[in-house]
Amino acid sequence: AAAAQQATNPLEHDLLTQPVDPAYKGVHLKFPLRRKDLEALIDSFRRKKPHRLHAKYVAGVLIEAVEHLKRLPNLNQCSTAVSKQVTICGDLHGKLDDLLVVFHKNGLPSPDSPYIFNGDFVDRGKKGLEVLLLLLGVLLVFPGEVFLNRGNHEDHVMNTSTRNF
Ligand SMILES: [Mn+2]
Repeated sequence: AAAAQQATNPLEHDLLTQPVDPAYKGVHLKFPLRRKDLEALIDSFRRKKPHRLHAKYVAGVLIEAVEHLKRLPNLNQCSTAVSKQVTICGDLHGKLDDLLVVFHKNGLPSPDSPYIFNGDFVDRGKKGLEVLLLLLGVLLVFPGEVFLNRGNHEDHVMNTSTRNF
């Protein structure tokens, strides 16, 4: 069932049922997220001046990702037994262009070509939210082919007190 349609609390419900203005020109996403949604999101983020993604869809990705991540073990194994290559990418730090280049060169994740993203997805760069949404997006659309390792910038402590990074 669509995690994003199963709001577990009133806040989630409100976030997921926000109306979308008919004049909205950005991407429309459906949940559970599928490859075509992810491709539309990537196309949108590639634009020089992308339309802002509606908060409803941002919430949809986050809520579906939380449900997915809750079910994963703390330790995961990524094997090269099936794949020809494993792409390991670390310290994106909000640099969306770098992530888009990696996907352009190595393609979207597949059983043949899994990805490990070592942490530090956000902070420093300007597009931390876009980077995080794409990483969570590939995690949801290609489960078992994407591994996200938390970095110190994904630690709660980094988001409190003085932002000293
Ligand atoms: Mn770092």
